[in-house]
Amino acid sequence: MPCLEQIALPCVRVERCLDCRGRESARQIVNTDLQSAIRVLSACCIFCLLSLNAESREFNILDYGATADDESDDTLAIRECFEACHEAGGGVVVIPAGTYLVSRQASESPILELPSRTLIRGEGAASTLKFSERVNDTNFWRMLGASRRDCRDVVIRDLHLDGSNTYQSYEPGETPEQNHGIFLHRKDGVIENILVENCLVENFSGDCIGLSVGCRQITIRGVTLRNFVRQGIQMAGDPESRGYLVTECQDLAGEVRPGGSTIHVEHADGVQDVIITDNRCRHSILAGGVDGIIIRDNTISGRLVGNGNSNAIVSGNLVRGPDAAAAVIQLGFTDGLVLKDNVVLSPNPEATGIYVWGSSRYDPNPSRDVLIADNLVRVTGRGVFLNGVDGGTIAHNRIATADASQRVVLQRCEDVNVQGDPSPAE
Ligand SMILES: [Ca+2]
Repeated sequence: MPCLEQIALPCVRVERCLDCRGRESARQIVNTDLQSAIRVLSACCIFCLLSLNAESREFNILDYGATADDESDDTLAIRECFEACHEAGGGVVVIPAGTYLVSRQASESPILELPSRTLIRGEGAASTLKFSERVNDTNFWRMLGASRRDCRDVVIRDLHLDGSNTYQSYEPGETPEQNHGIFLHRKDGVIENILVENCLVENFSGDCIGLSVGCRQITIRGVTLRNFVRQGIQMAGDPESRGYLVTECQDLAGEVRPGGSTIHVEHADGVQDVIITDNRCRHSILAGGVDGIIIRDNTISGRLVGNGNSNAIVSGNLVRGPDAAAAVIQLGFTDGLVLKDNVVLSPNPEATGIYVWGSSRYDPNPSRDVLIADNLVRVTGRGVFLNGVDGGTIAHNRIATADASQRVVLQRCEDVNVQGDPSPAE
């Protein structure tokens, strides 16, 4: 029931009516006669009902000519469905179970532009949008996304995106690395409040999901990735971009050997407030260039790496490094870092556990204000290695290394103190 309040003015009464979505509408009642008031209120309520109806209106891609499980291309039908939803001011786009073929028509990016205030709803992994095989002959196919107009308040849920990729590994210059599943990129505009939830996104020669400039408050939750040649989830932006949350996602074993990470933050250029939490990653997490980043409670079969973050919390992660001599956790040029409660493992005899560095010939800035506490590090090489750090505390870590003198190693550091016994975990 709409809630009403009346405002009495000398000769005019104004009825204010909050509609069902909280928006305020007002009618002036010059004649305060009770019948007129009732008529106005009735009109107001009908407006509310019509408004509600419009916003929950369903747009089924089958009604626009899409056909499941055949050879016919469904791009134009789905696009028409999306545009009808956009023209109506939003609604629910329904993608029934079945496989629908999508292909780039000219040079458009993305191929399917998301309407604002919309739920894009499939029926789970049975509802598949699949690229035509032609995708392997070209580049810059982005299946779903926003670019040409501002985009707000969208949920993409219970959908399967299949990129039809046939490349088995990343070959720079040869792999069409710009073929993405979801791509949000709006220069001089805003993409805001987008939720991608419970989707399976696989077989893309680029990234399964890519965020870029213009993005604010984007949540990726419960998404499963498989067979991506570049990144599983790639996040970029600019200093105006902020509020990315990636949680409860995972990547499955696949046939493709990825050239990137499960979760990747690159070209962030000062993106603010990124949270990566509770994900299961078969490959690395790489995250750099963020102001305000939390990487928490992930399991990672790979490395955790990043340069140029400020105000970072890395905690509670289980990181099983690859059989490589590189450091398992490696963070460079970090200004403000809490690294706590992680379990860090490596099978490689030369691997370092935790490496924090700065002051190189490429960048004179040291890492600053670093707290490394309560981690369990089990490696054969160096345990905790600080190189070019200005201001730090290493406290109460449990560190097992082959050589006790390599548990904590400091080089070119100032004002770094080691507290507690960095004793081996026996
Ligand atoms: Ca079809």
